[in-house]
Amino acid sequence: ATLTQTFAERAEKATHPLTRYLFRLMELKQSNLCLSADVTTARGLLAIADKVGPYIVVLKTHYDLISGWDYNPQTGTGAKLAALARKHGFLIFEDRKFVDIGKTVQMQYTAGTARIIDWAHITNANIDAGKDMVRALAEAAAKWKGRRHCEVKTSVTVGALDEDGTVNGVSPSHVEPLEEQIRPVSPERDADGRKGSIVSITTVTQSFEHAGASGHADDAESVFPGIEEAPADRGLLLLAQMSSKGCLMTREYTQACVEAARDHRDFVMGFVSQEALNSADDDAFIHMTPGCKLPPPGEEDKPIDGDGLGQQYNTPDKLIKGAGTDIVIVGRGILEAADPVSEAERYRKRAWKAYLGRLGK
Ligand code: 5IU
Repeated sequence: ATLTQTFAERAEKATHPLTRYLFRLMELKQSNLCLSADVTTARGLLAIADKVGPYIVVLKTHYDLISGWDYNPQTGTGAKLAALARKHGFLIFEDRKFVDIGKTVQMQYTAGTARIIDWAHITNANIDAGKDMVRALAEAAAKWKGRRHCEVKTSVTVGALDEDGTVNGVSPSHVEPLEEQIRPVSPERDADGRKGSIVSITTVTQSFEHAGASGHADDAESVFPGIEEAPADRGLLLLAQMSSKGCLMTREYTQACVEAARDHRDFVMGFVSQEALNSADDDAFIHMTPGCKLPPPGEEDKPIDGDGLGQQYNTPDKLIKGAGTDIVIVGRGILEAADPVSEAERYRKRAWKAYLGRLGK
């Protein structure tokens, strides 16, 4: 039934704020195209994201194949991508394919050098390790969202207090993230190791800007005026099926993904799959599908070969209209074209036409 619904109708039914936002974005940009930005350098990634941004609704990354990734949370590659996402109106999807025990995936999602949760609106997981890890990632996302709204920066000034209460030798105040403040505050040592007492605690209630949440506004003039800001939420796609030859994911595994998605509607946006998995009318999950390629312009009847390394390709028509998925993910089809920008526009048009065809329009 969802196959004959418009993306606008699906936007109304979706329970996840980011899914609602994404469906609206798709209608607005008339795009159901995701670029898989598998380039080798951070500079190249930002350049292609800026150029192709107007034609896509999702930018898929593999941060770990990018050289020169700048991990600075405020000014690094993640923050710059987030600014481009705001400028052009697309969501960032880090194709991280988490698979491990709950505690480990929480750490991989939120910590480490990349801090994926800070800049990627969407990530994905393989649930082979059991569906509790979906709950673990959901909890991490909920905590992230909570922190974003109540983060408080406190500036603690350390110095020696005279008996009459005057302050002596005040150290430069320092500002630390909330977590690090939870330690004994008095007696204190200042930055140079001098002992003293806390003489002033200035609590600045300033909402902490996660780099990925809004990015920097300066260059964020949108090409599409109607685009709202993405909600400050995080979403997960479950890796339900893969495009590669000999994929070992069984029907039972795929069905377990559907069940896990229904159990976590507030966090799971949908699936990376090769076909539609929404069976009941009330499912508004979104499907993104890699393994998509068009024959070169003018050679429309030519069959599309795989890449010789297990990748298998289908056309947007086959995936969107035939198999009922919603967004096609295209990497080399666009990246290796002589003109990636006009090729992105060609894929956008074809994928959108396939969607309209599915609606019978
Ligand atoms: N990707 C797949 N198939 C899958 C999943 C992910 O190809 O089932 I899940 C990724 C791998 C690559 C991109 O980053 O999607 C496809 O790139 P090409 O369009 O260049 O084949």
